[in-house]
Amino acid sequence: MLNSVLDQANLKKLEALDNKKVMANLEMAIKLCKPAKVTVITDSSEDIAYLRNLAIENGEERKLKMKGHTIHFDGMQDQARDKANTRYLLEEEVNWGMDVNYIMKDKGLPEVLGFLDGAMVGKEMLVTFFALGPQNSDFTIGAMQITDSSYVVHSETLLYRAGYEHFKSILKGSDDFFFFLHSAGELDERNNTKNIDKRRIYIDLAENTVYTVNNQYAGNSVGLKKLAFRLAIKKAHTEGWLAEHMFVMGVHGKPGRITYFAGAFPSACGKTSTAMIPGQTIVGDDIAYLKKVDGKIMSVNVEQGVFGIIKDVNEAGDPEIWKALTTPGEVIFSNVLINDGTPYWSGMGIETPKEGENYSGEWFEGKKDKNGKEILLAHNNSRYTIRISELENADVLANAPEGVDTKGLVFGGRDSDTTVPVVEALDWAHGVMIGATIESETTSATLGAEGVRVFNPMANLDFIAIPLGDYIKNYLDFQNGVDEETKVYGTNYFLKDDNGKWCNGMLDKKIWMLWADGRVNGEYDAIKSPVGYLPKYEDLKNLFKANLDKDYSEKEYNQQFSIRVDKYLAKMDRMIAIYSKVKMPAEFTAQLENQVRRLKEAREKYGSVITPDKF
Ligand code: SPV
Ligand code: MN
Repeated sequence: MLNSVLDQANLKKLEALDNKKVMANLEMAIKLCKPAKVTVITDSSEDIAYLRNLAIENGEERKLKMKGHTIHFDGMQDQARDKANTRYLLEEEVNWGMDVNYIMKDKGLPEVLGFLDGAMVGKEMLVTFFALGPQNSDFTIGAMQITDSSYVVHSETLLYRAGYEHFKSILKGSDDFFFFLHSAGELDERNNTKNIDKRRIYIDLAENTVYTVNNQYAGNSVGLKKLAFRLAIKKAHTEGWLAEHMFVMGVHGKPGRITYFAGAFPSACGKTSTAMIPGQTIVGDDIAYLKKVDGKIMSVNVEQGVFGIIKDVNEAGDPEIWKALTTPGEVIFSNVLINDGTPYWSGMGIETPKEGENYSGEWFEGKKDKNGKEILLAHNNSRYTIRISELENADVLANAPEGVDTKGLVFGGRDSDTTVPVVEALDWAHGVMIGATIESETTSATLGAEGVRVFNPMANLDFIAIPLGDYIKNYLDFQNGVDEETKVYGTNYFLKDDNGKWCNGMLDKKIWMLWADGRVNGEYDAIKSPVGYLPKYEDLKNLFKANLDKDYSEKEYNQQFSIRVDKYLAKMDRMIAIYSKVKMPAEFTAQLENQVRRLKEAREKYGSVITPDKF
C-alpha cells in the first residue's frame, strides 16, 4: 500500500526516524485520503526549495515583483478562523464553565474522516515535521503535519522551526508529539476550497491529533498555530506550566539593559504592535510557553515567524514590519490587493490603486458581494507571513533553548471608558484576576453591533481546552517556587474622552511599557489605588518627553488615570455574573470580592471619579 505512492527515497527519509507512531499516522492518512503521490519534507534546503516551487507550480501562490514575495488568496468564505466548525472530539459531556464547542467523538470522528476520505485523490500529500519551540530545548514539542497544501507547509517553514532532526534525535521512538492532518478538499478554478459547508476542524485532545478539512485560511489549516496551541494548553495544565496567547519581547529601558515581558491581548488589540514597539526587540508575537526553571519564569516563542494583520501597517507606525514588507526577502502576502505584481492594503499610508485582483477575483473600487456589501481592496483580516529573523528588531535570545527570563506579564484589552492605560497588579493573584477579566469591545471591523464587550480571559477563551477553573488554578499555582514575585500589568490602549476621541496616540504604548520596565527594575514609586499601582505623573511626564518628545499634561494624566469607580464596579458585576456560574478556586473568588470591596470603600471616601492624587 505505502509502496504504490511512496518511492524508495521518501520511504528512507521516514525510516530514518525509526518511529512507529509516525508510520502509523502516515499509513492511516494514505489509506484515508488516497493521494496520488507522497512527498516527505526534511529540514534540508533542497526539500524546502522543492516546497516553495510546488506552491508556485500548483498555483497556491504566485510570485510578486519583489524578489521572494508571493501572494496567496483564500476563498471568499474562508478569511478567518471558523469558530463554529472548530470542535473538540470528546467521549463524555463536559461543563468547562464557558462556551465550549465540542462533539461526541463517536459522531464527530466518522464525520470528519468521511470528509477526508478520498480528499487527496489525484493530489500530492506532503509529510512534514516541525518543532514547537527552539531547537534542542526542553520546552519544545514535536509536530507532524500531513497536508495537500504546499501553501500551508510553506507558511509553516516561515512560522515554525524545522523539526525533522528533532524527530530523528530527541523524539526517536517516542509517541509524545502532536499530529495534524489537513486537506484543502476539492478546489475551484481559483484553487480555493469548494465545499465550505463541509469545513470541519476537529481536535482529539486524548490522541493529540487534529483533523482539518475543506479550508485554506492559515488559522484553520496551519495545524501548528491555534490547533497545536489547544493541545499545548491541555499538556501544560497536566504538567504544571503555561501555554499562553502571548508575545514575548525585550524592553530596552536603559542602554545595555534588556528586561523581558510576555503579554496577552485579544485579536486586534495591539499585541503584535506592542511586540514591535520601536527601540525594543521581539522574541515572538503570538504564542509562548512559560516554565519555572530554578526559581525563574522562562519563556520561549513557540514560533519563529509572524502571521500578522497587515491592515494599518505603515512606515510611520510599524517601521520594522514595513521595511520587511517592502524589501526583498521571503514574504507570503494573503488576501491583499495585487496590482501589477505589487501588494496593497488599507491603511498603508500611500495612495492605493482603484483596481486589481484580490480574494474576490478581479476587483474595482465599489465592487459589491452577492449580498450588496462593498468589498474592500483587501480583507480586514488580510495578512503577511514572515520570519522574525528577517526583522531588524529580532531579539538576540529569540532562539535561545533555555528561553528568556521573564520579569513581567501584560494583559491588554480594548475598553473605551473604564480601565486606565496602565496599572500594576497588587500581587500575582490580583494580576491573574486582571488577566481573567480582560474584555475586548467589538469594533466596526467585526460583524454585529459595535462597542459590545466580549469577555476573553487571558485572551485565551477560544483556546482553553480544559475547565476554566482548572486553567486559572494552574495560573495561580504557577507562582509557587518563583524567587521574586513576577509583576503583572493591565493595559488599555483604547480609552476615549467624553467626546468619543481617543485619549492616546499609537506610540503611547511605548511609554506604558517603559514605565512597567522601570517598575520591574525598581526605578519608580507608584500610587497604590483600589485597582492596583498607578504611575506617578512626574514619571510619565519625563518618559513622554524623553521618548516621544511630547509634553504630557497633568490634565491628560488625570483624565486617563482617574479611577472611574462606577464603571469599574459595572465591569466587576459583569465578571461576577460570569464567574459565579463557574467552579473557581476560592482564592480567585476572593480576588473578585476584594476588588469590589476596595472600589466601594474608595467611592465612599472620594466619590465616583477619583484622581490618582487622592490615594
Ligand atoms: C489570532 O486571531 O489570534 C491570530 C491569527 O493570531 S489566527 O492564526 O487566525 O489565529
Ligand atoms: Mn493570535
